[in-house]
Amino acid sequence: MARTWGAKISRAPLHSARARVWCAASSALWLSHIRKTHAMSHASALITIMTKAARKAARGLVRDFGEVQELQVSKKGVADFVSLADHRAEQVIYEELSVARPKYGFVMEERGEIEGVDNSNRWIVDPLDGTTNFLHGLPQFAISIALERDRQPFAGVVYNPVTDELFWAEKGAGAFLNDRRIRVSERSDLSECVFACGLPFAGRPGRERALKEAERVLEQTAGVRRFGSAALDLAFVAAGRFDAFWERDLNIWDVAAGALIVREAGGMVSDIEGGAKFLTEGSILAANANLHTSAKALLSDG
Ligand code: 2AM
Ligand code: CA
Repeated sequence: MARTWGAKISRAPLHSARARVWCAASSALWLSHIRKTHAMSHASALITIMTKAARKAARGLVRDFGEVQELQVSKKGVADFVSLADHRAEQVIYEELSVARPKYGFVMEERGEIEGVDNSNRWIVDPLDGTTNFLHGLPQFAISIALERDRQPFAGVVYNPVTDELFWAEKGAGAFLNDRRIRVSERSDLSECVFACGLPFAGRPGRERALKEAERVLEQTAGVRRFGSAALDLAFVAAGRFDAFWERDLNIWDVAAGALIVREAGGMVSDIEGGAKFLTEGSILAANANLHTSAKALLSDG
């Protein structure tokens, strides 16, 4: 939980029962962290490079996430602080990936596009997906790194450093959560399915259409969730936690890694109209293969 994350809890007196329980729990967590860190036996050299960059940037983000709590109390410059955290994380990822693959290009949320000598490979990076959650102390945010090869997603990593969940996939090799293979759900009956979505906010266009879509989905399904990180929403579809996810007006860095992870987990990804332009046109629909056609019909049934 955000409220117990970071500095505050480490100040608990060591002799208290609460501190002893916490120490035991944190040792167990740390051991499981070490196991996860060293147990990704299926990972290729490429995934190892991406994971290393994500984990390195994550250390700063977790520290900054703890600090957000303090800043909220004093109400001083939280948004600026988060923007700085975002930029710092992007810099770490940029440096790590540039050293590992000096010729590859980049598309990054903050810096934009950087052309590489090798024009068939480029990294697509969102250093902090779920910025609003981060700002509010909600532990649902992620680092998203994809490698695009010949304009197609080839490898992807989505990492939530608070839960230490690392979702990853490489084309043709399946999808994983830490060291465990993941698959999309098998549900096809709409009344049993949970959909995730993103909704426009603060005067952004398309609210009426999005609410109509949400209303239709709410009417026929087991529920709709709006968690605020497209990269994690996609990863959750891949892991079978959500049966489907849709959102409009996204950028390539929000979805490139997550979309590959869904496909490698056996799911289907398209734009909301069913076409292939989800990386460039901004709308996305990801679902398990049994559900994709009826999800598309439900959304376009306006
Ligand atoms: P972000 O947190 O990196 O900005 C939430 O609906 C999803 O929309 C998140 O993945 C979020 O990514 C993305 N998004 C895209 N543009 C956004 C914006 N201007 N403000 C907030 N979220 C945005
Ligand atoms: Ca994003």
